[in-house]
Amino acid sequence: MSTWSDGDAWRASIAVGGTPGEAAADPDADTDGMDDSWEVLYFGSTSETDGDDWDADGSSNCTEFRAGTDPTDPESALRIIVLVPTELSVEVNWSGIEGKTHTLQTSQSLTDGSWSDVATGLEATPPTNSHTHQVLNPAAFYRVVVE
Ligand SMILES: [Ca+2]
Ligand SMILES: [Ca+2]
Ligand SMILES: [Ca+2]
Repeated sequence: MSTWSDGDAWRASIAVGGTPGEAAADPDADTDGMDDSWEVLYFGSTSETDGDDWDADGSSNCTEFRAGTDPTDPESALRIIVLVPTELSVEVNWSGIEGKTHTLQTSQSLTDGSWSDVATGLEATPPTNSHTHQVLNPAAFYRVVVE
């Protein structure tokens, strides 16, 4: 029978940070929806707010956090790059960020909020994602959502 002091019973384990008996540090202590370590990485502090758009690329800091884009680079944002309509389809191309999964949605109107899924679970294929939507009426709006 082995005891806690018996070295033969010890096994390697995954290193876990923190102090025994204490909860792990809150990754978002300022509760703005962005991990504090991510804020410090890009902004040097947690003083930036979620709704601000530091690099003025039209994508808020919080949206860039969720999309995996660089909030300090205006060239880095989740965007539909080009739509290629044909007679019975629309090829939608957008920026792909490593490790993210997207849903492509479409709507006939920008005012009634009725978005429907075209495709879900689309793994990002940097630098560009592409999906062809078979449609009878290529006059439609498209958007990409991070899952
Ligand atoms: Ca935060
Ligand atoms: Ca931005
Ligand atoms: Ca950006």
